[in-house]
Amino acid sequence: MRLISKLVFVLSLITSCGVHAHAVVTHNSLALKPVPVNQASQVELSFNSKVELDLSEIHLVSAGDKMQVIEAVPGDKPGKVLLNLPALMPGEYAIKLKVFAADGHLSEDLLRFFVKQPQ
Ligand SMILES: [Cu+2]
Repeated sequence: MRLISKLVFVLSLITSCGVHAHAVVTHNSLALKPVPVNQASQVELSFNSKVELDLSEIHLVSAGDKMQVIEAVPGDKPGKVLLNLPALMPGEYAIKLKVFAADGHLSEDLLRFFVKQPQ
């Protein structure tokens, strides 16, 4: 019985589509460095893997589900990506990521953030 459950566990690891192969956001600058009001800014993302930016789609989602493509440039390390945000009015936004890892695995993510007038 124990051998079988071990075998099942190993098989599930093999067939679970290589968790390590996906490009997952491990860090983003939104929490530490809030997006300023009415001023172009840059958001820093770190992935656990190298990202194929040419194949990836990164959109800014604003009120009313309006989507606009945002420019993404490689950072100073593999897996680091800088997003160039336009000047934004106060409100709720999200960054929608459709990202290809270097090995071709696709992952999607949604990072919500607020733009707030400084208190
Ligand atoms: Cu996969």
